[in-house]
Order: sequence, then structure tokens, then C-alpha cells
Amino acid sequence: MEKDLDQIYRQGLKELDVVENADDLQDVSVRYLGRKGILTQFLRNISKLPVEQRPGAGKKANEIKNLLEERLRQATEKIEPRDEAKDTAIDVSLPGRAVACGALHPITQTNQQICDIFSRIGFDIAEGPEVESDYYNFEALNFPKDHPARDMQDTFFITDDIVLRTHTSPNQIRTMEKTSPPVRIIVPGKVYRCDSDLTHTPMFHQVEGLLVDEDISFGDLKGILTTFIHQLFDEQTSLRFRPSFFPFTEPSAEVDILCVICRGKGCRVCSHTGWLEILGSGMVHPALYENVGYDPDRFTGFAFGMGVDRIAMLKYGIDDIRKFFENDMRFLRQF
Ligand code: 2U9
Repeated sequence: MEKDLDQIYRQGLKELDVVENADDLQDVSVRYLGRKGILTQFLRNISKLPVEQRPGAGKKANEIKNLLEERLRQATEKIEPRDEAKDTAIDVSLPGRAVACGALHPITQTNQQICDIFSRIGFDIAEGPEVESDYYNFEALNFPKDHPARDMQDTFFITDDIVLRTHTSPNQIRTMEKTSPPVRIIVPGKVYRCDSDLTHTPMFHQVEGLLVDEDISFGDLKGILTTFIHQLFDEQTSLRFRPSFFPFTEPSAEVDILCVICRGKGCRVCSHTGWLEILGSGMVHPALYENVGYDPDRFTGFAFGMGVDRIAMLKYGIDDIRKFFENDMRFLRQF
């Protein structure tokens, strides 16, 4: 029996000596160690040997098996030396993995464009709380209690005296309380009004502005806002100032641009007027100066406010404001 095993081993080595390629190697491996291989059969037949021979035969057969396996490994290395570099190398012919790349939300992009334009003109940015007192949101801005103008704002009340700010104007008051003129600020931020339809959401974004100094006139207001609109849309954009009313400005004016869709002919977007309202503005009401300790005989100024979401809708031709907040990637990827 031992002789048989030695014979198998020697024959195996002989065959391994003459292998030339991986296929030859595979053949030898199968012939000796495969499921029906010579050595495998031998091991299987050990159970048929007389009991006293079985342990010795098993031991010897396993030694031969290990030796043959080792020789097979060596022969494999000889034919296909292990290329360590190949194990870790990057296959440059494979297509690359796409890098997921984020982008700014269209409202953020529009907000940044607006702030950039005013920053270049010389305005600083001021920010403040979204939860406000009745005083800063209304009283200091010339909305007395029970004044009908408070109804324009559809306020979310937290308590009788605390509200979600309905505009960013409280920050102009806070800034004026802390700073002497000249004041040149824009105030971007989220504001809240209880209103919801195709063009309104309960939370939206505003940028407001304030400029107070000596000798500031309505001409300065017109010049700065015209420059702003020409930079935001294009230099050729026609605009008009239309009289309006706000409690915090007197006189007040809303600014319209010629409809970007129909160029003034009249369409659904401009309600067939040929014009689109872009922002509100006016000369700061003198009563406000007294609230912050400015001398109304020495200082004058102008203020303005705009809805960023509305401007983004006009710039990108979006007909439903709610699309901005649904986070549908098919919509957002377009910007
Ligand atoms: C101070 C003094 C004056 C801010 C102004 C408007 C006109 C205006 C609206 C535009 C669209 C609000 O988002 S909107 O609905 N705003 O028309 N806002 S003047 O006037 C101020 C603010 C602060 C101390």
C-alpha cells in the first residue's frame, strides 16, 4: 500500500516536471486531486483496508496529498509568477465612477445674485431673528395696534406679542438703533405669512434694503434700483415706478419691469398688463427715525423690499412656487 502511494507521488512529480502551461497544470491537478482523482480515490478506499492498516495508510496518503498540493502551487508560480503590482493596480480602462455633485438651490442662487449686486454698490449685509416681537415687526415700523395695514401681512402669532416675522424690516430698525447714519444695508432672510397658492407659500424669502444719510432723495432710490434691475435681468430691461402705499415709507412706489415673457404685449404671466411687479420701495417715513433716535430734519433715506422666490420664478419661468420646495431632483437638476 505504501508502495502504491510512493508510486502515485513519483508519477505525479514526473507529470508536474513536464507541464508547460496553466492548462497542463489544471489537468495534473484534476487527475490526482480532483473529485475522481487518483489520490482522492485512494483516500476513499482506505475504509476498505483491514482495520489495522487504515491509520497508517490515511496518514501517508494525507502527507502525499499535501506534498503534491505544495508542488502544484510551486509549479503554478513558475508558470504564472504572481504580479504583486497587478493585484493592486488600477485598471485605467474601466469607466470612472460618477461623482455626485451638488448644486445651489435656485432660490439660493437668486438670493446670492441679489446680494452680490448690492454688495458691489456698497451695501452691507445684516441678518437677525425669525421670531420677533410685535414691537420690531409692527410698532416700530409705523403699524399702530389695530391699524388696518396689519391685515396685509397675514401674521402667524406665537403669543399676542410674539410673531414669526412677516418681513425682514425688524433688522433695519435693530441696525438703526445700534448705528448712526450713514446706513447702507440689505437684509436677506426667511419670512412667514399665512398664505398659500400658486404664487405664495407660508414661508418665503425676502431681500430688503435701507439707505439713510444726509440729502438722500427719491432720485437716489430710482438710480440705485434701476441699476439693480439692469444687473439682475439685463441692461435693456424697461421699468416703471408706480405709486403705492406702505406704512413705513412715504412716498411709496412699486417697481414693475416689462414682462420678460411677452415683452409688453400681454400674457397670462403678467395678467395681460404687459408689466411684472418686481419690488416695493419708498422714502423712509419720518416717524420711524424718531423711534430709533435719528434726527428726521437732518437725515432722509429710502428703503425697498422684494420677494426672492417671486424673482426666481420670473427669471427661470416657473409657474408654480411650490415646485421650489418639493425637492424633486428632476426639477432641481435643471438649475
Ligand atoms: C424700514 C423702513 C422701510 C421696506 C420695504 C417694501 C417697500 C415692499 C414687499 C415686496 C414684496 C414685501 O416680499 S414682499 O411681499 N416689500 O414692497 N418693503 S419698502 O421698507 C422699510 C423697511 C424697514 C426701517
